[in-house]
Amino acid sequence: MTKADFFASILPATLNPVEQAHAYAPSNIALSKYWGKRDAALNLPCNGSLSISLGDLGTHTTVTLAERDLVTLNGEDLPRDHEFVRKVIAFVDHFRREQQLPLHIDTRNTVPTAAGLASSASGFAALTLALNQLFRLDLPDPTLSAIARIGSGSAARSLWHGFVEWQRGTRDDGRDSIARPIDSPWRTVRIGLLELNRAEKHTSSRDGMTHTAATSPLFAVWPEQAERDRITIRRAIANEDFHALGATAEANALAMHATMLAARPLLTYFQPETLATILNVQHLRADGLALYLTIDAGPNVKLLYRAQDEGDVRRAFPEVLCINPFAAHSA
Ligand code: 2P0
Repeated sequence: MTKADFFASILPATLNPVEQAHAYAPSNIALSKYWGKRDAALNLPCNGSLSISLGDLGTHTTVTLAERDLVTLNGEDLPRDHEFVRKVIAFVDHFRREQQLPLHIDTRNTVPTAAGLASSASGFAALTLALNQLFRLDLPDPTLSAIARIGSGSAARSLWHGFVEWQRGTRDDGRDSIARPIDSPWRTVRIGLLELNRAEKHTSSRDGMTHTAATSPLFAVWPEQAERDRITIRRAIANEDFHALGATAEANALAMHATMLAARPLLTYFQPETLATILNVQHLRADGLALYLTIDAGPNVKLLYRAQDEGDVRRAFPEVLCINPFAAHSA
């Protein structure tokens, strides 16, 4: 199915907007990862994934009817040929189709730039929620998740706080490849962001996934392993079993990076500091600290630990940015 067909199947013939709408969506970190697409147009994944959202770290988006299209990012009006503008306008055009509805899209990220986090997940999730309000669509959550996914796969998971699970789905139109929140009272898991290297990302996630799926012999075993890991992590959340959650999330991330290392030619987002930190976490764990890690499509490491161990984590990593994903949300 094409994106145009998908949007035609869910939108009214004519949009009937209000003047302005605002939405917030949190960033998220996958505990079991999305890596590989079974449909590149709709961002349908080869396997499901499970994430934890980052509370107040995310994206605020305000959309307002305007004289002409304008995209503002963190207070700066961007030129039309800016890559971010092209992506945002292409996404909005899926809604507007032939209708003349110029918009001012004002986006503000609360994720510190220094955190080394991508903002596409929270950005497309917030934009989806804001457009749903602006155009008075009143779409149900599963449809909103499917729309956000078309902007960026991981955005499907950024519509909720807490633990969120994205189902692979089997349908060609992706209607069943949607995320939903996991109901859990568990509140003690924490994330520590370690910014190790600020180098520009050399390969986009999209290109990295395509190359890995096409050339890595290890990719053959990845989707099934990732599905098993997701189920193990879901069970660990139900049992509030931090060691099972941490160990599985870490192994899952390293397996994902192993599929990339085995690609031909190799792909790696690791820098020397990344591997040094992996070994450091291993040592700290051998010394008794309940500490695990996960790594996305970049060189930086995200630590997983419990609230009770935050003092030890800060002592071991003085530069760490500690996040409580379950803090009361102002957004
Ligand atoms: C994830 N990542 O599950 C995985 C782990 C990166 C590594 O989702 O091509 O920006 O827009 O669907 O969502 C980053 O990929 O990729 C990602 P597209 P996206 O969080």
